Amino acid sequence: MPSVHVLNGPNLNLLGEREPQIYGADTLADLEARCKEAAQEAGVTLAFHQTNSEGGLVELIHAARAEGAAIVINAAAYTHTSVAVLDALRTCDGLPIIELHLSNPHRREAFRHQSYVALAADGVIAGFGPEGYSMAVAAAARLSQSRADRSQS
Ligand code: CA2
Repeated sequence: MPSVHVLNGPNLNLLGEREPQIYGADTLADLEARCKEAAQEAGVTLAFHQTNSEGGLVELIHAARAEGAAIVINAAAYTHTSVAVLDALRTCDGLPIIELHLSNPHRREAFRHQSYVALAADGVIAGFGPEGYSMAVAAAARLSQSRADRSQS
């Protein structure tokens, strides 16, 4: 069964506590529950992680790579700053990579308009709030399936 790893970066463990007008009212546990449901519907297995450290995010990308899993990544602030995260994603040759954000960074401050993650991503889902998590898992599952089909034909 294909596998999808949903990776969350710094401060997302505090979701639901502050700034609900930007990030929605869901907690990280609520987002995990949405992802589990979407994974079940799509017939994929799910891993869901959060870390506050840049190195931690790199390690989580390596773990997804080792498993051959599709990656959904909300790298939070590291989206806009981390060459280390970009380099790690670039080692995941051929694995589906979806960049995910709760808010739409392009409607926000200029420093959020740059994304290192986008340079390695197959697609970006942003601005749909908590629902974006279900959308991203479904998109990652479809990409995994179509790549598996292509490699068999
Ligand atoms: O919209 C997103 O999902 C972001 O990745 C969230 C990041 C931000 O730096 C990106 O530009 C866009 C910030 C996550 C901060 O998480 C919080 C959680 C609770 C309360 C306040 C912030």
